[in-house]
Amino acid sequence: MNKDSLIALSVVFLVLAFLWMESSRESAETPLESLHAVQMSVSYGTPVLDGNATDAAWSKTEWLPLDQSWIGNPPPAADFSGKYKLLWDENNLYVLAEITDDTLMDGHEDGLLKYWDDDCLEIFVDEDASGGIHQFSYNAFAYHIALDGKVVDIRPDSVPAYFDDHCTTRRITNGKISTWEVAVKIFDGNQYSDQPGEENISKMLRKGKKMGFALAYCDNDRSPERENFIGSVPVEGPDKNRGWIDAGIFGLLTLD
Ligand SMILES: [Ca+2]
Ligand SMILES: [Ca+2]
Ligand SMILES: [Ca+2]
Ligand SMILES: [Ca+2]
Repeated sequence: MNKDSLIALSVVFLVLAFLWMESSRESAETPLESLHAVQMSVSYGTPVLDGNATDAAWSKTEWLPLDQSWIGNPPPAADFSGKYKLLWDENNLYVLAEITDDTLMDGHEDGLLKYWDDDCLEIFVDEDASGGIHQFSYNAFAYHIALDGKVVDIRPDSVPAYFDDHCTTRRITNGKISTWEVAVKIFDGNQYSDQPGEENISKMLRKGKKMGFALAYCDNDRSPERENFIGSVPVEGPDKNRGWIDAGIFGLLTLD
């Protein structure tokens, strides 16, 4: 073997060794499944955002329960009951929530003040399903959607702010039943900037993508503080109101 062949062979060997090390490192990483107790797949489809659940796309997917008490005891069905469906397309994650709530209340005129003590739908999204603390970061978002459709979460500087362009909501209320149809844009929290002049582009979604997700409803019927807080996933331990801090309690979605 001449010198050139020997060098070429050595290079091939080094590349193969590097590739083998990379593949074994990847397989040693914790799979996202082990980080999330609840897992579900989401069907593809694009509903019309009109607050009506009559879309053909919604009819192909199952209702899921919104029935885990995160604060207080389970409420009677007439006070609160809820169910939801999910869909996705390239541009959005879609949430359809059918909420029975005997009294709709928006008591705080300032939408950034104690917004969790007014009736609101809360959508939790962790784009990379990393889990972990997100209270004062964009590791995950906790979108509080008020009855007027305004969207609030806490910024990294710990100040609540509007994120209205992240969620488009159309709601129709008939008597005690409200149908919320929401298009949620998905942002990469690791890249997200709230500095003036910075633009954030939402991610294009693809089949197979995994995201952390949970849904909740803050129910108040004219009390000083919310009376019920009902989530979509069970939370271990005595303090179940952890979704706004810890993305580890979210479920894991796989886009199908
Ligand atoms: Ca619709
Ligand atoms: Ca109620
Ligand atoms: Ca994350
Ligand atoms: Ca209420």
